[in-house]
Formats: sequence, structure tokens, C-alpha cells
Amino acid sequence: MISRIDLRGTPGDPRGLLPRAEMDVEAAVDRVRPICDDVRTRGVEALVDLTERFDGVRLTDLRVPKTALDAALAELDPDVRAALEESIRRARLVHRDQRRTDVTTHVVPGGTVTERWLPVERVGLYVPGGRAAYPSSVVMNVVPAQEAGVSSLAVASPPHAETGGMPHPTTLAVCALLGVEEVYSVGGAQAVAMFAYGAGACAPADMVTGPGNLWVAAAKRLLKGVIGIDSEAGPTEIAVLADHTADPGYVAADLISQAEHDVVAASVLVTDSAELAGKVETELATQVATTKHRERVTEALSGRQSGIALVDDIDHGLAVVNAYAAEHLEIMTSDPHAVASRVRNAGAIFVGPYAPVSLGDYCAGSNHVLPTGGCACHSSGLSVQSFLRGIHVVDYDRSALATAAPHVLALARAEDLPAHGDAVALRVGQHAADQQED
Ligand code: HSO
Ligand code: ZN
Repeated sequence: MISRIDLRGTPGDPRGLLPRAEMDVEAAVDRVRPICDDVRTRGVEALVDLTERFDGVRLTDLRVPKTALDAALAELDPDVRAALEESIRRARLVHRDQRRTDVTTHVVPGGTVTERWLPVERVGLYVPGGRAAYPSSVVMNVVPAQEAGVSSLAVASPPHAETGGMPHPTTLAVCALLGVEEVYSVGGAQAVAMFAYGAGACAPADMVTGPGNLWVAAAKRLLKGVIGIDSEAGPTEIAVLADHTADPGYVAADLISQAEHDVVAASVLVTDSAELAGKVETELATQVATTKHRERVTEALSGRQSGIALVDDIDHGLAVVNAYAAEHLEIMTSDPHAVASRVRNAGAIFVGPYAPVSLGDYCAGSNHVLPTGGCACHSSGLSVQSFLRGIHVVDYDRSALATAAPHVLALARAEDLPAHGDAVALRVGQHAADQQED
């Protein structure tokens, strides 16, 4: 079911050797433009009409009442509640440590630059409905925002006709658990537009985060600039770098775990052991046969974006996985820590046999919103940093300015922007500015 990709004896540039699924967000942008325009011009009325069109319910009030949030929490399965509480606790521990302190640099006597870290004021979080209604993702978005100090946080999630036009009850419950009280029954591109432009009771947000389908991704791409966005999330990916010491049952289970998300999910094993490759194929056949979502898993594993890549040795494997820049990278080798220390590109690294991706998905304390599609070579997963802005505070007195004056003048001349120089010379005197230059 899973194909083999033989990379042995290909010592050249490893980029592009592992195939990837493609998602055409650009094509969807034109489709969501009228939806977003409608929300911008007609506000709540447009949201009500669009919700009826796409979700099949005509709502009189888009805001979920607090009583519904509390009721959903009261009805939450106690085991799920305990798991979410522990997941939140661990995530808080990790994300609290990501907070930044302001740093002041004394550049010259009397001249300082301070980097002041301030949270984004208002964040809208999109939570998908349907199959991808993951309470764990609500935790992964809300916790870093809260730890960053975001003071206003609103959630939007599509309503379900069966639940009286409310979002998924577990989504409501986890919002209550996290202390998020502003929740809207709005989904799709129109939810992103609501956060970007504001509508009715929902004030415009500075930033929108959270996973979503193609339409949500397209709306984020379209409205980026009007509103800040997190990274564009593509289908999930797992790469496992393993040698002959790896447990084939563990490797197969982990490949299946991410394939379970989506028919276009990518599950890739990179190994220098043909023996392990064979055993993993056998394990996959056995485990897939009994896994609940075997149809989806089979389609993902047999897709061109998944495969077992054979490499010459672990060094070669490292070059291949670094070039691939997987969202999740597991290292299952005899010396996983040493190998992990040489990874340059990955959304998150899972070291050794006891750190499967699904631990990170739910309860490691790490964030599971990670760069996909190779973006790990330039981007990070969601963190406190995602919700902070570093503002430079420039504080110079007259004599400190005088030390910079000739340099400002010289660069202003070089760029033919003499008024830039004049603004400095006016303060320290043209003579002083020129003199410093000599
Ligand atoms: N593996 C997914 C996140 C997730 N898994 C949510 C389970 N629920 C993308 O990193
Ligand atoms: Zn997952």
C-alpha cells in the first residue's frame, strides 16, 4: 500500500526527493472574495445569510450565550475533561517559559534602544466544525495567546443544525474550560471576514489564528494585511528517521496516526535499513486492517505524498529529512539524541521511542500547530512569540544624537534624501554634524 522510494546512491542535492501533496489555495481566493466583501459591506446580515447558505441554519443571534458554554462543560465526559485539564496545564508550563522580557541596549552614552514586547490586543480563533473539530487545537491556540497576555480573545466555529445551531459541544466546553466567553456560531471564510472587519457585536480583531479548510485558508490569504494571520496550515505530515534498531510496530503506528487525519496527509519513513522497511510494511498491513479509519488511512498511505525512502546511511537520511522539513519528525535510531541535535529543519522533533507525535498532539506541553509543506525551514510553530510584537523604543539625548549625526548625514546624502539629514542637523547644528565627520 505504501510505495518505496529508493534514494540510495543519490548523494547530490536532496531537495525535492520526497514528494509532497499540493493544495491550491490561490484558486479558492477568487471564490471567497465575494463572501468576504459581503461581510465587509453588510456585516451581521451577511453573516446570517451566509450561515444559512453554508451551514443550513438561520440564526437570530450569532453569539453563543454563556449559559450554553457552561452547560457544555457540565456535560463534558469527565475523562475528556481531566485530559484537557492536564493538556492545558502542561501547555501552560511550556508556553509560560516562552514569555519575553524587555531588553534595553546602551548603544552610546545617552542613547538606548529598548525592545518592548507587547501582546496583540485582540485575537480571533477559528475552530473548524465537522471531522476536524479538535478541542486539543483550541488548547494549542488559546494557551499561547493567553500566556502572551492577549486581553481579548474570541472564537468562531460553524454551527451544526443538529445541535440547535451551536458549534460542536466539545468546542464549547473547552472554551469554557479555558475561560473564553466570546464565542460565535460562524464558520468558513465568513468567520475570517467577521474577525477582519468586525460585524455587529464582534469587534474587529488584530489577528486570526486556527486551522481550517481550504476556504478558511483562502480567506486568510485574501485578508492578510487587513488582519494578521498565523501560518497557512496544510495537510499534516510525519517523517520518521529510523535505523535497524527501531521498533517497526511503533514506526507503523505513528505513520498511521497522522494518516488518520486526512486522505492527503503525508506519512514518510526514511531509513537506511531495508530490513526495517520490510518489517514496517508488514506491520502497516496488520495495523491498518484493524484501525478505525482504515479507508482514509489507506488512501493517505498509498498517496504519492507518502512512502518509505531508503537511504545510504543516517547521515544521508539527515540530509533528506532536513531538505524535506517535515511538520513532525521522529528520530528512532540507536543514538536519537545525537541525531536529533543535527536536525536543522522540522516543525517539531520527537526524540526516541517514547515520544510519538500523538503525545505532542495532545499532552507533551509542546504546541501542535506547526509549519507544514516545507515551511519549517523558515517558520516556527505557534508560540507565545506568535502573539507578541517587539516595539523598538529609541531614546537618545542631544549628545548621543550628535555622535550619530555625521553618519545620518552621510547616508542621507548617499540616498539623496537630504531632508533626513536636515532633521538631525537642525537639532545638533550643521556645524557640529559636519565636525563630527572630520
Ligand atoms: N496532528 C495534528 C494536530 C492534531 N492531532 C489535533 C490530533 N488532534 C496536526 O499537527
Ligand atoms: Zn494529529
